[in-house]
Order: sequence, then structure tokens, then C-alpha cells
Amino acid sequence: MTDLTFYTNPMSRGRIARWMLEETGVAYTTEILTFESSIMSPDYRAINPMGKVPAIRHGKTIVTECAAICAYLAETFPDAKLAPRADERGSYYRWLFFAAGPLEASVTNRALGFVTPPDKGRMAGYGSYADVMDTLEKAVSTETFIAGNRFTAADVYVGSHISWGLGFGTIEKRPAFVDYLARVTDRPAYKRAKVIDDEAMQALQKTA
Ligand SMILES: N[C@@H](CCC(=O)N[C@@H](CS)C(=O)NCC(=O)O)C(=O)O
Repeated sequence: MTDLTFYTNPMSRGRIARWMLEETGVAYTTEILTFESSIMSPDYRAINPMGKVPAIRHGKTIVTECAAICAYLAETFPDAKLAPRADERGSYYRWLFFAAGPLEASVTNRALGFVTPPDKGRMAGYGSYADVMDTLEKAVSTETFIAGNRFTAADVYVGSHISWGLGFGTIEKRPAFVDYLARVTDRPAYKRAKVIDDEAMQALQKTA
């Protein structure tokens, strides 16, 4: 059996990694951490000094950061065919990093009430939220999937951002986002991951 442990909380970005894990089809063990206690433990700080979920431990390798977890799992378990082919690599990394950087930062800042002053857009890696939305719209509309004509790990990550953003109202509900989300989530692994995390969430709420 694969020595793979997944550290998560079902009410977190851990859902992105869960979806990716389910896509790979490999066996893994889950450790659910609570925000109130176990996430702050020294044992978990040794895994992720940021004290944040998700993280995975694969043998002696620890990976944190959802985008890195998606890329790592795609390359480590190639049978799932979620890593990019040579002709997909450019778009794959481009949009994976765009989502982990400009998209994440602009959406979070805006949700927290921070608006880039118009004359300071050059300083911000994402420029403005409006530019990020327009760019994301083009990215998800150019081809069927973010890196070309087939689903890759980059779709797990970009799709998850769009899913959270539309769910929380932090990403504008443009038809291109809604259509892309429907395309990328119409997958058994996505549905399986959702059921597992929804059940884990209910179990946590019962014990709270
Ligand atoms: N950049 C990290 C963000 C991880 C993150 O912020 N996780 C949140 C939950 S969504 C967390 O663990 N928060 C707990 C805390 O900060 O105490 C990633 O992409 O994995």
C-alpha cells in the first residue's frame, strides 16, 4: 500500500487536495485536523510550519500548498494521466501558477476589503481584480480545459478556485466560469471527494 497521508479539514482548501487524491486513484490515509486544536500541535507544525491545511506526506516527502500537491500527485502517479504532455506544459503551468498567485491573492484581498489603489496596480502582482477576472475568463474559454482539450491536474486547481469563488460570491458569476465549472466537475472523482468531505464535515459538526 502507498505510504500516503493526507492532512486536512473538510471545511478548507483541503477539498482541492482531496479531489486530486481521488483523481489519482491511489490509496491514502486521512488525518482530520481541527482548527481549534490539532492544527496548532507541534506534531502538525513539523509537517507544515504555517499551521495550515492541506498537506500530504508521501513516504518521507512532505508537500504543502494545494497547487504543489496537485502537481506533485499528477507527476508521482502518472497512470492517472493528469500531468501535462509536452504540448500542454506551457498552459498547464501558466494557469496553475496564475491561480495560485494572482487569482488567489486578488480574490482574497478583495474579500478582505482591500482594493488596490488605482495608481498602485503596478506594484501588485495581480494588478487589479478586474484584470484577473477578464484574464481568467479568457483562460477558461479558449479551449475545453485549461491546458488544452483534456482534463489535467491544473483543472482540479483552477476549477476549485472557481467553485469556491462562485459559491462564496467572491468570483463574478460569468457564464464562462459557470460553464467551465460544469465541465471540470462532471467527474466521478470530484463527486466522490465531495461526498467524503461532506460526510467528514457532518461528523466534525456533530462532535463540536
Ligand atoms: N496557500 C495555502 C493556503 C492554505 C490555507 O490557508 N488553509 C486554511 C484553510 S482553507 C487554514 O488551514 N487555516 C488555518 C489557520 O490559518 O489557522 C494552500 O494553498 O494550501
